Order: sequence, then structure tokens, then C-alpha cells
Amino acid sequence: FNKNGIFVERALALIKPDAVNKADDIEAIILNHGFSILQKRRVTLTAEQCSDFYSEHYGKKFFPSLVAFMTSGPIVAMVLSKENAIQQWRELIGPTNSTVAKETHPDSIRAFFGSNEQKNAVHGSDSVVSAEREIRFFFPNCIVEPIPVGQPAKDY
Ligand code: RTP
Ligand code: MG
Repeated sequence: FNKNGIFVERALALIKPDAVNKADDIEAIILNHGFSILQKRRVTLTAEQCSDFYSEHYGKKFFPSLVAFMTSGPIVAMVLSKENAIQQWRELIGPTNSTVAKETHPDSIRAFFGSNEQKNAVHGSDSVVSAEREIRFFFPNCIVEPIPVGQPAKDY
């Protein structure tokens, strides 16, 4: 809830291993678009943790390669909040495939920082249910304590 008592939605954002060296730029874009970063954590997932996170894709052809990519280095997990945060963040990141994003959504984060259908720089929750699951996955003790826009988020 914000200071006016209005419910402000939350979304989980990940900066993937291919874009972690651009994390500062991506965080600046996030803040410039009016999101608050409530929580932030840098972590390297094990294959088991990653398979759990992406369990909806288990059995798909790209699953082993997705897990290899997502465990290849550190990622940055963030809880974003804004009105309509889930949809707003998905719009800002653009289509899943960065090659497509460069054609159709050239101003999107995946167009700017991603490379192809797998190395696409960022993740965004796709529903309220998955957002709550994903936030709990990375921040089991998540305390909702908004960080004012323009101030850096604490590292945990
Ligand atoms: P995300 O979950 O990461 O936000 O991406 P998304 O919803 O736009 O895409 P999703 O279908 O959930 O796929 C999850 C991630 O798997 C990789 N991927 N590779 N054909 C492929 O090689 C392929 N398709 C998807 C991408 O890294 C994608 O973000
Ligand atoms: Mg997805």
C-alpha cells in the first residue's frame, strides 16, 4: 500500500547473467520509469534452484540450456513496485526474443541489452500469482518497505 492507502502492485525483476555488467544502467532506467526498488539481491543460482524457479518450463527443449545460461554467473533479483507493476515492467522489457525486440520494440530493455531468444538481459513476472511466488523465492523474508525513488536500494 502506498501513502494514500492505494495498493501498489509488486513484480519480480531479474537481471540475467548476460546483462549483470549493465546492472547500474538498468536500475537507472527502472527508477526513471517510476518504479520503486523495494528489495535487491545479487545471487548466483545453483542448477537445482534455477530448475525450481523455472519449473513451468521443465521438459521443454530449451530448458537445459536455459538452466546452464541462468547459472553461468551472478544475477540481480529485485522487487519492483508501481501501480500496475507487472504489466508496466513487462512492457518496459519488451518481447522475450531480443532479436525480435530490436525490430519491434527498439526502446525496450531487451532490445538494448539482450542478444537473442535466450540471452535477453532481464526477467519479469507474468502474473500476480507468479510475482508472489517469485518474490518469495528470492526474498523469503520480504519486508515491504519502499525505497524512495532516486535513492539506491540497499544490498543484502
Ligand atoms: P522471463 O520468464 O525470463 O521473463 O521471459 P518470458 O516470460 O518472456 O519468456 P518465457 O517463455 O517464460 O521463457 C523463459 C526464458 O527462457 C529463455 N527462452 N529460451 N526458444 C528458446 O531458446 C527460449 N525460449 C525462451 C529466455 O531466456 C526466456 O526469457
Ligand atoms: Mg516467463
